Amino acid sequence: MFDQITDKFDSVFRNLRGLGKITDRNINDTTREVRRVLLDADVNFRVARDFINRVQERAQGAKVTKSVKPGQQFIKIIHDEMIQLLGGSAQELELTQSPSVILMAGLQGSGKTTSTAKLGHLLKKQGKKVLLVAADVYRPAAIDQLKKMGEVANLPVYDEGTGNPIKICKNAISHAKANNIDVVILDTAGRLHIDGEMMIEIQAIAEDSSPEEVLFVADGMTGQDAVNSAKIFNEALSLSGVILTKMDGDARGGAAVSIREVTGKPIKFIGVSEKIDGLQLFDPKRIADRILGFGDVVSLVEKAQTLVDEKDAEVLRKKMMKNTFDLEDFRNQMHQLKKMGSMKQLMGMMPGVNRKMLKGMNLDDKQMDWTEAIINSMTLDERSNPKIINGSRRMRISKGSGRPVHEINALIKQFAEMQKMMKKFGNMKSPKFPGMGSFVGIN
Ligand SMILES: Nc1nc2c(ncn2[C@@H]2O[C@H](COP(=O)(O)OP(=O)(O)O)[C@@H](O)[C@H]2O)c(=O)[nH]1
Ligand SMILES: [Mg+2]
Repeated sequence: MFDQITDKFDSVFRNLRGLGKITDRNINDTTREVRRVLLDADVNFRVARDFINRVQERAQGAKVTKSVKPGQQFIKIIHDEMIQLLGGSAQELELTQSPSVILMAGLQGSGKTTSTAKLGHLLKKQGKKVLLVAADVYRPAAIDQLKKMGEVANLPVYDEGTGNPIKICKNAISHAKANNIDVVILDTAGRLHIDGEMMIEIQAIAEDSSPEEVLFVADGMTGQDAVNSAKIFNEALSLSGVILTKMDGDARGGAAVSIREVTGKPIKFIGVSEKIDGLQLFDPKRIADRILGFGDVVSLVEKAQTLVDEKDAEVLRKKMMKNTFDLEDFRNQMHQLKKMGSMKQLMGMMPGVNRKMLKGMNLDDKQMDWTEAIINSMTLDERSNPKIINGSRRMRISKGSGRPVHEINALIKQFAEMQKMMKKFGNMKSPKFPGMGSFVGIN
């Protein structure tokens, strides 16, 4: 997610960091570069233009204030404005009625059915009694799909087979009332393209079922198309928010950056996998950090917490921060790390990690098994102090693990790099961004 845009911001910021003074010239140079990065990421051109204007204006204001680190002040301006652009702060669902109704709208294939089940799963975890409603009656497969996903999430699914979707929704809500259901999620039909009939149907459902939340589900991979259809739906339906799906793919990020500004409606969730737990609350600050390459320590730690027990996650975090994470810990965490995703993914979430270097690093998942075998063949001393691993030790480890010596060399080298990065990370006062020291805490 956001890899390309992050790489590009990385190089813009590299030029900015050493800046001795903010001048008209470097304001122009930087904003021109930022504009190009945004347009390359498929950000709506008006959104990019207005963003640049705001950054320019603030940078002009910053010209006169004396700053210890002008380059970083400039970076902070871009960071602040990016958070604002993405919506400022996370917008939770507002569910107060009993039952609360959530209406899912969007084009076919955007991820409505999948997101209906994911959202149900999320709300169930928060202790709500949830009912999913199969109101996409035009394709029998759609009803089956929702039923299957409901089974995975262990959630009831209301369906009447094919019928009148407006009536089905009404009946489902009565059923929910009679059964003390807290939240009803209506999975509606989409079309391949926006058409009048679909709009009339979904407007009728909205009118009849008085939803507290009307969520537009948009396919993040489609970039500006997603933004345009969000705009059209918003005019027809008065959305309360957007779910941007498929952000685990190679979406360039343009939709995520543009939707809020174009529609005025917040992105509330993003879909990050096809699985039932692949829905995350959209937090503008965290996403801005990701986009701008400041790392996402919060996601990393949260990811650890959902899979590893909390104490272990805390130990892991402390070790990473204090740079006392050795090969032995590395091996011990390996099983858990494997559960969390690929090493590259994990490293990519760490602030200050150079993405280009990451690409060159050999952190494949099958490599993890080999790595484990290699570490298993080391003595405890070697694990805590890999520097002592000389030629003959390497030979012994190679024999013991059945891996060639060059792999052992590579592991030691990679681990040294990783320790260096962790050290950088650990030295930061706040898990934000190396060199942003003077701005830490000023938000
Ligand atoms: N990778 C990925 N796939 C998704 C995500 N959300 C939905 N999908 C997939 O997109 C396809 C269409 O989703 P579906 O929920 O049927 O869309 P609908 O037609 O709007 O109901 C399915 O294959 C889903 O598994 C996501 O966040 N990530
Ligand atoms: Mg569907």
